[in-house]
Amino acid sequence: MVLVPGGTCTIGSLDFYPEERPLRQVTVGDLWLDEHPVTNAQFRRFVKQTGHVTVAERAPDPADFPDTDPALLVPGSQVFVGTPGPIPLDDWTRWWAWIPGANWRRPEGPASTLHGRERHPVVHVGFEDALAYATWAGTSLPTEPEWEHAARGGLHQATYPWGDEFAPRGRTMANTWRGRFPFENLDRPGADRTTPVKRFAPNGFGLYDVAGNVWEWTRTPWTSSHARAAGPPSCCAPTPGLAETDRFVTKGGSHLCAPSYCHRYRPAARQGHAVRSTTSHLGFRCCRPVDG
Ligand SMILES: [Cu+2]
Repeated sequence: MVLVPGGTCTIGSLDFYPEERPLRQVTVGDLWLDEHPVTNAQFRRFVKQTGHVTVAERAPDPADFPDTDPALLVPGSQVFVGTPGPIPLDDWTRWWAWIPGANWRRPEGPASTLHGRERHPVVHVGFEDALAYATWAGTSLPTEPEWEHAARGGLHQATYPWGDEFAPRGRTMANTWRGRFPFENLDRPGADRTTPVKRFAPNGFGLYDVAGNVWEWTRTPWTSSHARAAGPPSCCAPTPGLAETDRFVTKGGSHLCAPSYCHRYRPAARQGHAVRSTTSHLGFRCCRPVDG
């Protein structure tokens, strides 16, 4: 873990999407934070020791999906599939497929494996899986203010974790979508989805992969803007009785974020993610208060 010095920080942005407004002043304490998202190798150790079965490996509860044919309620997860050519970008169901048998061990479905991906961030994890891992590790999930303060790396209101320029001197700083979304991926096979952690330069606090690669869970319940920010979430305690429709803030953007569609590989970017809606581009990292 990396020691992130606490302080007062402005979170949010006025320059991009409405959910990032208004700017908000927050004060966060010193924090130990994983220097990179939890990897497949780390998650495998957790599963070996605890026997944890992830959300995507369990059949959804028919009570949560009363209108769905129970025969369709089998374990699975959402996998990015891309499209053969250009399409309108207003319908995300065109490039996401729900694949039976997809889970953290089989990121693209039953025929895929983690071979060669030990150091990639774990994906297809629900909020409860992230929380279970954090609890096992004696840690917690960061709040949105903690995560964003950390991702900013000490820069005040910069667009990216490394400054205001996306590619300083032409240098690639994060794993984001290169090419025309969602049909043209200019990355070579094997580097066109998640990439190993620490491939790109760290931010000012020594944190890797805070932008791009995978979205990351926080323990802050979702609100549609900072004006409606909820009070500080209670530390560490899994919210009892989480429902399928509960959403938490996710941060950081992913390898699927493209300027033409989703310019969210920025500290201020945020999305509300349903707790059990697992995907091939959502992972997490853990934190621990310094004096707690
Ligand atoms: Cu995105």
